[in-house]
Order: sequence, then structure tokens, then C-alpha cells
Amino acid sequence: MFSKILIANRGEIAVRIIRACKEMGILTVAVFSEADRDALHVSLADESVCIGPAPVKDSYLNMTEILSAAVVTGAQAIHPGYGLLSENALFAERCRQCGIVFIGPSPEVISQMGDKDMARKTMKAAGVPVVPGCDVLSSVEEGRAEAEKIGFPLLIKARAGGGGKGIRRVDSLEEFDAAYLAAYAEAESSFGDGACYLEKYLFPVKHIEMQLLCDRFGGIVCLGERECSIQRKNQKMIEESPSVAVTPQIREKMMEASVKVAKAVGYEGLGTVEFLMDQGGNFYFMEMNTRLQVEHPVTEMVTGIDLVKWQIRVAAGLPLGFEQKDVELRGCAIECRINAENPMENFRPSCGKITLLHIPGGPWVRFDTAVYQDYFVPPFYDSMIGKLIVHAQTREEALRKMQAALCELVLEGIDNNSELQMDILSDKDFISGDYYTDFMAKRG
Ligand code: MV4
Repeated sequence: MFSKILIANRGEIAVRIIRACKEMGILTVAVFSEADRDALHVSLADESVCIGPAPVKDSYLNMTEILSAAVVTGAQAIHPGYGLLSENALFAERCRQCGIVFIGPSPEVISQMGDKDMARKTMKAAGVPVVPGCDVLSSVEEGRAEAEKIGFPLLIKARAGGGGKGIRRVDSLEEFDAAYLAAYAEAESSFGDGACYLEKYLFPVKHIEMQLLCDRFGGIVCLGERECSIQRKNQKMIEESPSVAVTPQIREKMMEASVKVAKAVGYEGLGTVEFLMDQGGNFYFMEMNTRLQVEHPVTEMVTGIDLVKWQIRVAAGLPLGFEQKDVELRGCAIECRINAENPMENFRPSCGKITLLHIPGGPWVRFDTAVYQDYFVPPFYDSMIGKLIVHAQTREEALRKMQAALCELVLEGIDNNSELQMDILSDKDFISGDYYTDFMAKRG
């Protein structure tokens, strides 16, 4: 087992990882930018290293600074958290070259799943349903021919895209050529890889993702699903488990498909398989995430399994020591992301001093955050400042518990989206579970 881990991240996820390390008796190294000197993760870590100025490109994305900090402090492993370098195959490779364990899958698997076209091909070969579509296109003429076969509306997706980046919808053949050329150019400039493929636009659909935990010895367990259909501009807002629409029969089939994915890829560590599911319960592979996800606490609440500790154990080469039959999914959990933004001002990000903070509590009420009383929320980073997660035996109780917790939360001095979250939880379609990926777009 590692004796010291460097956390290459900031905010609530850095705090979460440090807490897991403390429970495991592992020393921690925090890295921070000049804007994060007063950040909670710096205080909680055993050691800390300033890695550069505020902008992420000069600090939290600065691979050389981060690797140097790990070498200088003698950290045996680096935990990348989510976002930032967590799915960067080059960084994982550079960790390997420095003899430092990257807590995540291998660079090869990160690359393979990062290439959305290769991921689709891998899933098809494994017998996992993928969205009807075609492989990467080599010309606009080929694209037009494929588009006519697939039918409209369809999506043009960038091979190097993901999480909503590099996606363009086309509603008719007349629009196709211009849309394809624009999509190619956009992907070329954003990702340095313009290659695109087509997918039939499925609608209405739910976004259902399956959490996998795999060790190095072929041990694979599926820890249930999370529904993440409530998204705004591809940013998840609310996640819940189980999904109202996933029956035990569908869950068994989806788990089976997810385990097939893990075997096909030879997956190690924590991984999430994202599906789109239509109203008939038919599901289709969308993409695979090779990182710890923001919404992991939802799964922790319904399984009682600490995902971060297991991610670290697996990276240290330990076997799971338990099997699928030992996994029990109990009750219901909901997560609301709390962002420093003003939904009434087109979600303008907010920063500044938190003048009054009261964090809700009670049985199975959890608030993962790095903010504290009088903390100054900096303007340089992602607007998410915390995650409110609740668990109860039934979805109705969990909804009431979340509403009560949102009401109890006091966060003065900066704008936040808790009232919008309350609105969504009171929406009849959300309450009934009859909601799809267009839920937020429909609200306008
Ligand atoms: C889709 C889709 C419908 N049909 N692909 C958006 C982000 C990225 N994960 C893929 N996304 C979608 N891909 C096909 N063929 C609908 C979406 C989508 C979506 C997916 C999940 C959760 C929220 C979403 C919001 C808008 C669109």
C-alpha cells in the first residue's frame, strides 16, 4: 500500500480524497495555485506544494510542476480526481515514466475510451448495444450517404470529443454538408483531431450510467446505476440512484452489458459506462468515463462502499475480496450540485467572500465541499462549490430530505443555485420520474 499520495486536484474532490487517505493511514500531498493558498485541501493535507499561478493551464494542468512535486515529496502515487488531468493519457504515461502510480486505468485504456469512435467499435465487438450510426467519416460525400441511411435528426460527434463537447445536431439532408464541415473544423481546432462520426439522435432518452469497480485480477463488480438526465449545457445538476425507469430486469441486462465492457477493455479501477435509454427500456452505449466521477457519493450512499478507498486499494494492486453477490443496493440517494452562479442572470458565475455558511445535517445528509465561513471563492475555477447528497429508504423520503436540506443550507455572500435546485425537485415530472435529457432545455 502507498505511504504517501499526491492529490493533483483542488476543491471538494481534493478534500474528499484526502479524507479517504487519512482513513487509510496514507500521508497526503496537496498541490495548490497561488489563488488557492487559503484553500481547505491545503490545510487538510500533510504537506503542500505551490505549483504555479491561478490559471489552471499554469498550475493544475501543469504536468511538469505536478510530477516534480510528487518526486520532491516522495509520493508513490498521484490521484487526479476528476476533470483536469484525470483522463489525460499523456499524464498517465508520464507518471509511469517517473515510476509514480497514476490512480486510474492505464494510458492505453484512457486513450482507447477517449477515442469515442474506437470506444464504439470496442463495444460493438463485445456485443454491447451502441447508438445506431456509422464509423469515422473520411469525406462529406461519405457523410451524406451515411446520413441518408441513418435518417434525421442525427448528431455529428467528434471522435476526440465527449461529455457534450464536439456534438452538433442536424435535422435535414440540406443542412448536412455545412454542419459536417463546421463540426470537423471545430473538432480540429478544439481537439487537434477533426474526425467525426454520426449517430441517430435518440429522443426522448434518459442518461443512465453504471458504476464499475475492477481489480487487477479479473474481479469486476457493478455498483448499480445513476440517472443523470438533469443536465444544463452538458453540466450535470442532479443525479440519483436508483433510476425510476430502470426495472430489475433492465438493471440486470445493463449490469451484464457493463461487465462485458470492462472485460472487453481489460479495465482496472473505477469506471463508469454511460448509456442512453429510451422509453421502451432499450439502452445504448454512449461513452465510458475512466475517472472517479463527481456524482460518486450517490453510489456510496446506496451501496455503503467507499469508492475512493477502493480506487486507491486497486491501484496499489489489492484484490477486491468481494463479488457481485455481495453488493447490495439499498434505498435511494439524490445529489444536487451547488454552484456559485446566478440562474437568474443566465447562470453568471459568482465569486467572493462567503459571509455566512450553515451546512445542513441530519441522518444521511452529506455536503461535500471545500468552502468554509469567510472563505473567498476565487473566480478562476469551476463554479461547483459543493454537492448535497441525501439517502433514504424511499425516493419520496429522499426528495423530502433533499428539499429540507436545501432549505437549511445557508450560503451568503455569493450567488448560488439552491433555489433552482429546489424548483426542479418540486417539478411534477421530476417527482414522477417522467423526465428526459431535454428537461432543462424545456424549462428554458
Ligand atoms: C446523444 C443524445 C441523443 N442521441 N446521442 C450529450 C452529452 C454527451 N454525453 C452525449 N449527449 C447526448 N448524446 C444520441 N445519439 C442526447 C445527448 C444529450 C444528453 C445526454 C445525456 C444527458 C444529458 C443530455 C443532454 C442533452 C443531450
